[in-house]
Amino acid sequence: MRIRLAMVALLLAGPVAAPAQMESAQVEIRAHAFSAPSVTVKAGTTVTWINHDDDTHTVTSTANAFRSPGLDTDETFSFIFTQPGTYEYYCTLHPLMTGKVVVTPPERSGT
Ligand SMILES: [Cu+2]
Repeated sequence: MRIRLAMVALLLAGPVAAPAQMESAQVEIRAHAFSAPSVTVKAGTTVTWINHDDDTHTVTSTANAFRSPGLDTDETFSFIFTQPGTYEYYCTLHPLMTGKVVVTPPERSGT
């Protein structure tokens, strides 16, 4: 819970000069699987995972880019992807649950 509050605080205190458009994406966790095993987003996108299972799951980066606490039913975890790249992740409690987020460079404004 404390981590989630910190994330909210970060969002509220985000850079004032950031582009007006805030992108977001959601990945659902259901039946021991990530609903979208691979999502592609632009840099600056907030990705939120929500656990619909009765079991606890985690969203854990294989490269330590992010690490959720154990998510109970209906709990969420969000991470803002600011750097382009490919981020693979898994559930530490069920290592066969894997997914990845592909972050593409932000579009230039004025195009
Ligand atoms: Cu799990």
